[in-house]
Amino acid sequence: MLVRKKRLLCLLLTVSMSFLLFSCSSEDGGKPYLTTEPRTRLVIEGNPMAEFFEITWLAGISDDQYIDGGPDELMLEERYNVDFKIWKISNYDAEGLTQMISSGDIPDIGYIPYAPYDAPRLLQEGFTRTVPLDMYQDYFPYYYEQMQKNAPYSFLYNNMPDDEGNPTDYFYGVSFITWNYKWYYNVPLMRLDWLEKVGYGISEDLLFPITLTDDKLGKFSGQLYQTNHIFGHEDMNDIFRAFTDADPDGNGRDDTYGGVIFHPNFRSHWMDLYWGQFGVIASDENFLYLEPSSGDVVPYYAYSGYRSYLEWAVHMRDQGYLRTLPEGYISNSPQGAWYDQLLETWTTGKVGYFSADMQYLCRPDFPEYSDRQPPQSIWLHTDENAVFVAFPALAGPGESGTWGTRRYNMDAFNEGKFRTYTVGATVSDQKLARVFTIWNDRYTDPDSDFWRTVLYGVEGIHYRWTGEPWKSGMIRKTVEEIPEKQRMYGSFGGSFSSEISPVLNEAMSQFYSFFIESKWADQYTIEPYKYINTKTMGYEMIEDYMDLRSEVIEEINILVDDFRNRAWEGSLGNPETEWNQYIEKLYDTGLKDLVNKFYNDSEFEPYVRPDIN
Ligand SMILES: [Ca+2]
Ligand SMILES: [Ca+2]
Repeated sequence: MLVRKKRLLCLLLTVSMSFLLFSCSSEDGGKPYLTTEPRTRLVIEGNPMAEFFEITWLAGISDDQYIDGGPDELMLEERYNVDFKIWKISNYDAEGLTQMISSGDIPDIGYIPYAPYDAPRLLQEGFTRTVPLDMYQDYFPYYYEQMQKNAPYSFLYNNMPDDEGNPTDYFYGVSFITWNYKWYYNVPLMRLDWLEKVGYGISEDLLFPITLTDDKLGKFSGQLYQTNHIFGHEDMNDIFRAFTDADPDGNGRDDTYGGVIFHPNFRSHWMDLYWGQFGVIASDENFLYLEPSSGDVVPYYAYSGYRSYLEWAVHMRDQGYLRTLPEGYISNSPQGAWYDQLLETWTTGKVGYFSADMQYLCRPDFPEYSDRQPPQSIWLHTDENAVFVAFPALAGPGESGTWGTRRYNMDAFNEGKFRTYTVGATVSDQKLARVFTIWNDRYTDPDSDFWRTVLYGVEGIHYRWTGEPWKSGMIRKTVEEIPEKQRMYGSFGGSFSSEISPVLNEAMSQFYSFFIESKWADQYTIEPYKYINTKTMGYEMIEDYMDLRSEVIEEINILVDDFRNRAWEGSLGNPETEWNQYIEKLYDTGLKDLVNKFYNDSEFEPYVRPDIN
């Protein structure tokens, strides 16, 4: 039943009807590359389901518990003339997967993130075959369409280069498509009751309530609103002031403030909304910006938006409107230190603004995370009458205004062990075509009864709705609550959806549909002018770049740290003069070469945002 591994180091593979030659880049034992073609494109005559296939499959999360012949397995087997043989190894089981690989075995279709080898290495070692572009075009047109929509970078994920490093029409495996390139993580959340108290109420026709019906949070239904309203930058600064000075909680004590801020050496998603007011992203060093004063393409630390952010942050901190956490942030401390402190500080109910984690808004399950997040952390622990509003972004200064945050993923396509399906070496084009047909149907017809049943099961047995079917939250039963014979495998569908799952918790299904309809990701995210990575620069350029960067970055970082720390401590003299001197020193210390040889180079093309609408 199990496939024998062919122990070949540098191999010559004959894949079904095609004649491909692969070679290893032998010096560094690196990725295999393609040396020659051609390939004969698969044509299936007559009934496409005529031939029967047995397909070995390992894609589930905890398949070791799965009992063969679940309802989803049987439905697919009948419709697609196949017999799935599920391998009972959890894809979190590093030991089991390592044992599988060392015995020379691999399933026909695998999602094996904890296996010892990644997709290029599996190919090189003879475990897997490549996926030709024409197979996507002919048998998985949904996927090919997503590739086109997300060009040019989509074609480079898991792409097998030729011996000159140029992309080819072959892939090491099937790259995941994930939807969160059109989503962002933290959302501005504020106390609406406080806003009203200090004279910044929002007109009712701009407020859309989130309704909740579950046992735990149902009593707070209507106490979180969503709005497209955005306060101007000056108004927002005044709101932070009023939250601090104007007793917004009305208890007669000077015990509240606007929000939490961190030392600027803390460059995290959680800070992107603050930095985004000035058009700069804190969390991603690979963003490059077009600096208007010089016309140069520069990293954040040489971009004037960064200087404006520092000035604003220091001012707000000096006024006490925004405050650091008691223990601040130490760059080498584990995440838990700041994360726990931040959530605890917010839970006191004495803070008016939150960069809330969108996925936990009003979420009743996952209490160990959800109960610590606003707004429910405050409802559950401090003030059950608190009312909140979430809005798209914080506005920057000036008429034209800048605002925004980082899209969670830059691209729809992914690669690496955790984001790739592997295809076993003995899988024929015909068998792969059958798998692609199944996947293609799943993504082109997801709302049919057949696919809804395969993917989610049957209402009453596998899940229940919090409201109207397919338009409200779905509450799924745990494995133990489902009779043994009805338990589903649940991992036949692949991970190729560019849309968020229709199966969300109650609050998120409302929140996210408003987010999509109002095009928050399109309007309120900041894109890099250029973006540093292999896909935008190409292998050769990035290698040269990394070489030069490693020569100069240490000296550059000393200057960056010094300027940032002096700014934060308030010990800069004339800000204009100091900034100009700082930039001059950066250029002299090696930034000039990085800018002229790479960042400004026309071969390094501006970043292209994927189609997110
Ligand atoms: Ca079966
Ligand atoms: Ca007070």
